[in-house]
Amino acid sequence: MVLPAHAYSGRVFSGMQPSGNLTLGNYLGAMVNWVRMQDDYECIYCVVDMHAITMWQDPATLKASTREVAAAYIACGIDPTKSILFNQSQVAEHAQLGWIFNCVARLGWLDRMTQFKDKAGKEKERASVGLYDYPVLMAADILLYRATHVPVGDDQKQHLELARDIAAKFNNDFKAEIAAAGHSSGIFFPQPEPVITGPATRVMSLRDGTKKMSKSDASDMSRINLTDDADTIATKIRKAKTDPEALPSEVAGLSTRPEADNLVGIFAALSGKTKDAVLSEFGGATFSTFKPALADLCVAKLAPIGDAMRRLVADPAEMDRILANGAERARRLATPIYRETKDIVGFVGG
Ligand code: AQP
Repeated sequence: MVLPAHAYSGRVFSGMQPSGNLTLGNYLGAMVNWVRMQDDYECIYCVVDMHAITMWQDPATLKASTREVAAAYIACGIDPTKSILFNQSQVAEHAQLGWIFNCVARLGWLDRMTQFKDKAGKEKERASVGLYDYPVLMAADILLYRATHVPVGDDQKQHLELARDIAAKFNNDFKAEIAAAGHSSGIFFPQPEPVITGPATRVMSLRDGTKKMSKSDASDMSRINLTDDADTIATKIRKAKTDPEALPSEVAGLSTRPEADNLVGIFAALSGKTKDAVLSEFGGATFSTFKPALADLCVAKLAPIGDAMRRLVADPAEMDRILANGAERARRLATPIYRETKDIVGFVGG
């Protein structure tokens, strides 16, 4: 059942890239919140395939990953009959509004984005223009629906701030036209609020506790994928980088031990406990005791998700039907907002 928009306390937009297998980081940093927010907000959850091609994607793999990420949303608890679930490229207004925002955003703003620096690395000159422009398209994704809340991991905070700057500059640049269009508040695009409250807002790599766990990391051993089987999860956790010390009994003892801190954080997030509670159980234990307990917990939480994903992707036609249906519903929301944006900017025609 689709509830009327007025029954909700705001509109949520969020997305993930089909640039590989979703990880435990995507799950704990974003997805857990997405599922929770469905009851209180009108939710739009997107598979952002246009963002994915900012880095090279094999076309056949991209199609499979798009269906797999959509399947992961459903397997984690997104209800596609309630929330809107679709892939970005099916709604052309994302790119169209992105172009208008390219002309609102300033180069200096984009120059400050740390994710571009991280992803482009030393190969900046060889990075795609799309990778540099990614945060502007992300602003368009959100503001195309005048979304008020954006549940994301901590790594996306800077991009959200840029979306807020773009909304504010657009409202200011076109204030006369916005007022003439009947928006007496002077606000056409709202300031979207980041919702960064997942149980683990930044899950780190299993190989390097100072680097975020990422689905496109060259090493599969750096992450736990939602589709990993029990043996793979146990192996990855057994081989996760740690130090030789036993676990401390208080959180302060983790401050200089990023890998230990990360594993305790994952345990806490998956078990719904605080890190303090985990350490009161495992303080003094060595990793040879803690790691198997963590592996069991990961398997217990992720195995049902992996199983559900496999069942869903076994029927690609059904996944495509769900995405097409979501795109149709997304378009119904986006079209009038984009049409009004064009009029405000001064474009002739509907
Ligand atoms: N390690 C993480 N910890 C907490 N949250 C995370 N997210 C991603 N990794 C972590 C959150 O997941 C959402 C979707 O992210 P994305 O697919 O758009 O791309 P990303 O943030 O760049 O994630 P990846 O896994 O690192 O993707 P690739 O490798 O393709 O670039 C976001 O809300 C993000 O915060």
